[in-house]
Amino acid sequence: MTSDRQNLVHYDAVVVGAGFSGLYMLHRLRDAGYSVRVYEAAPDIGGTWYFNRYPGARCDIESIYYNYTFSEELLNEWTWSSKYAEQHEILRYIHFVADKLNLREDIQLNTKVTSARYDEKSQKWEIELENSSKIIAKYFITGVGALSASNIPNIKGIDSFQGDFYHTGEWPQKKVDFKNKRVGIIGTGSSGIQAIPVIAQEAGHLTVFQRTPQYSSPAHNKPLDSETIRKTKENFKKIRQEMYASMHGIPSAARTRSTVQDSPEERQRVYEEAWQEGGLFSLLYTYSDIPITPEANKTVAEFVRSKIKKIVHDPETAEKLMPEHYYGMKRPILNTNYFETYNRQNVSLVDLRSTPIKEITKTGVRTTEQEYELDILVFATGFDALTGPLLKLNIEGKDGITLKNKWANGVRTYLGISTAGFPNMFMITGPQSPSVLSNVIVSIEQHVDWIMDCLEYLNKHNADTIEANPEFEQMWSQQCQAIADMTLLSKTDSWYMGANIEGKRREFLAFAGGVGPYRQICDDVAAKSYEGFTILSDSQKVETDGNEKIMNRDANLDPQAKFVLEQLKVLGVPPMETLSPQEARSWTSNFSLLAGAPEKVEHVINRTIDGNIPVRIYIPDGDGPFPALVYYHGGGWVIGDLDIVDVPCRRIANQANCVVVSVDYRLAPEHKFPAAIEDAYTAVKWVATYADSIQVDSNRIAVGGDSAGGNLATVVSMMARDKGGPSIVQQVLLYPVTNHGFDTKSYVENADGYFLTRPTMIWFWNHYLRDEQDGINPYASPLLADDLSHLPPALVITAGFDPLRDEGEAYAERLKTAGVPVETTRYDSMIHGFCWMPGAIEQGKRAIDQVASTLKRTFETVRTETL
Ligand code: N01
Repeated sequence: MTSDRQNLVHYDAVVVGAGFSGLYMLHRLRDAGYSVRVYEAAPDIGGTWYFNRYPGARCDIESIYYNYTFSEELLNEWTWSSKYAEQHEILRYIHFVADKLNLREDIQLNTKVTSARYDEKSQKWEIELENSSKIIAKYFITGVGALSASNIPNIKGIDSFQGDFYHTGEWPQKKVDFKNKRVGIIGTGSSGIQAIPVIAQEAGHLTVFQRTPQYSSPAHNKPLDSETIRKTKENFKKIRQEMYASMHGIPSAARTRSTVQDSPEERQRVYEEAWQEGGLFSLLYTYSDIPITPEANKTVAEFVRSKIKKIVHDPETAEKLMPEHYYGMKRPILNTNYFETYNRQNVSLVDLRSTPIKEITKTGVRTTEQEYELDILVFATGFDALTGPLLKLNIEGKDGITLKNKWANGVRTYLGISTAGFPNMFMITGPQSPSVLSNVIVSIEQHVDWIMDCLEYLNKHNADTIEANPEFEQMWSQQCQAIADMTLLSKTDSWYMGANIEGKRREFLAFAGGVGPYRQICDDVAAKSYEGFTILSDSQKVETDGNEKIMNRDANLDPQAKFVLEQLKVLGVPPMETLSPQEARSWTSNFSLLAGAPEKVEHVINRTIDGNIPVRIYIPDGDGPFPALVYYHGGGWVIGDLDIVDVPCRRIANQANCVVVSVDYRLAPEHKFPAAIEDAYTAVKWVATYADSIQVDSNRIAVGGDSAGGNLATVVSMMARDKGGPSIVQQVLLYPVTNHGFDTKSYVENADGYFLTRPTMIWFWNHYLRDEQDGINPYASPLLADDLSHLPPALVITAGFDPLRDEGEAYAERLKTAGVPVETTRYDSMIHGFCWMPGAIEQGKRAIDQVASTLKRTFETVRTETL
């Protein structure tokens, strides 16, 4: 700490908030030798756990995971009493840590930060306190939590109420006496659901004003037994690693099954088991498609509704308690006797959907139906989440731009930790980080550790400032929204979406890609010399490690595609060329999640044709004969199967109203060239010959495929031309392999890092071909064919970030030159394989729809010509 001429106090860092974030930040900064001051508005430390002391307040993350993990000593010296700790026990833990680490001396309590302004000249932050004093700091770090700005809704007459009035998030220190009182509570989120059963036990009468019924499952709270405590302490290193790599910051098994894979009876059993086990995410973790598809989500939602119906005796009350939104897409809620409370005589439920509140009067709450007289009114109405606490600080960055103005048209952050225009400012668990979607202490520690590494880097490079680059924050913010859009999260009104605050912009405010992947992304940014940040020293750009070129190129990568690549990295999918073909095939099944939910097709028939070629036939609804697409999956002739293209095949069958025959041709190296093309050609001949038996019009057969399957489709088109049929009306080539060569510009640009790599492609070819000679055979490398005339019209789709991009486009050009009608589309920001990832990548779905509409047009034209 130093003082300048004007006697302003200077620190290296000012931290706002003395909750879990501020305390750990203080500890790390002080340990590293920085001068630091923490300002806390409350009369004591604890943050959320200081303020949220309403009856029933407790943690919904198991207490054994809800503590700092950085210190063995802290872990060993503290023991939780129950599975879910109560507020006062958590607050005691926070005091224990603060005392143990001797933190209090650097914390100033009862001190509200009223504004923070970045001074560009001095490159310092000026922080103003409630008593008008100013503090100067190089780094401004917020540890204000995501849920600290209470939301008191703007209800007419709210100030006229003459009884006692409380908000759960600002609960008084003294015990509130509910005995024999007429109590009303507005709000049935986590806070309301925890408070209601406890208040009901004491109150004369409790009236619950409910706007949205909620899903909630029993916490099954219990004292922790000594064996659990011993095991947890003994294995904490391993547990910690699992927490760090997990989705939500608590150890959990990966979801590998989808709801459609189990019968309704089996699903019921699985849900029952999760219900009995308890835990915030237990039901959500049962099946992988619950957060993604409405149909899957409905199965678990219905299960919880059936439970509510069973618990609540009065059918009319039970009906009012039935939630209708998607399960788990608002924050899940644990309860202790919540639904049972409605069986008490002294509790009544008012459904605000049918009888909304008109006003609050001197004596109670008046709805459109009647007035409820009350002595005490409790607001359990939540928070202006994530952005609210930051905006309350009145932060002003460069050029006089306030954070409020900057975010008026949408929140923009880079990694949820910084925002462009606000140099040297860090937000611990800021918006667009996993924060509220995780065990927040894990996320806090990760942010604090990352900030400390960053400060060390800045010191090492004598840097004065670090600031997020606008284009990177644009990309990050888009990615956060894109991930939420892959799920039902963004299709549900919740405070994650800002939907609970009148006038707040609707956007997804957190990073939903998981704690583990997020950690990896942040670590990668640091490893690449703080990619996406500008680091300056005396107004000179600090030389980093020359990653800029790669960064700029990646900025064009679609956020959803980027996310898929990151997920695969986190899953630890090994490079294909390091595996045996059998191992590589078993990895392929991991990719099916990227396809999303299969849509219903009227008939799906698995059969074997011509003695030994398995096919899957999709026949749409209606009367045939239908036109047909014979489809070949990708996978470098070595991997891949009918399942990997099941989702796109279904969509094409429905959208193009055609039969799709998906072919499981023989794979290499067991069956080398030309086995695959023989099977591919046999399949198309079979479809033409036995057209009637599968409701196909033999005059309207198309072929298509992706990657190596695209290669087969080109070759089958040539074979049909050269060997007397059958007649093919269209070839659909999705990023096809067309040449045994590895030196095009797209091979160089995309050699590594974009799903399909150059080494993998070489590995595929080596397995496929018998010898070098095969490589120049036009049935292996159709780009080398002398004559491409008289081939069917082609749709060629390529991807910008794909080694095969240029050979696909070169083939399209050669077809055009040979007089073949060709439609070409390059999906610039896409990676190889995106068409079978429609569940994860929106543009994959768009490309499949393009295929379907091209086919539909061709099939219509051919029919008209035939007529
Ligand atoms: O707040 P909420 P919360 N008229 O926003 C209703 C964490 N937390 O404090 O859904 C009538 O969830 C609103 O109705 P609707 C946890 O992350 C954790 O309960 O908007 N009603 C809703 O019912 C949690 O998610 C723990 O239609 C109005 C309720 O008020 C987050 O904090 C414990 C209304 C608000 O629910 C917030 O939970 C507690 C109006 N004008 C909280 N305005 C743990 O266990 C709002 N509502 C760790």
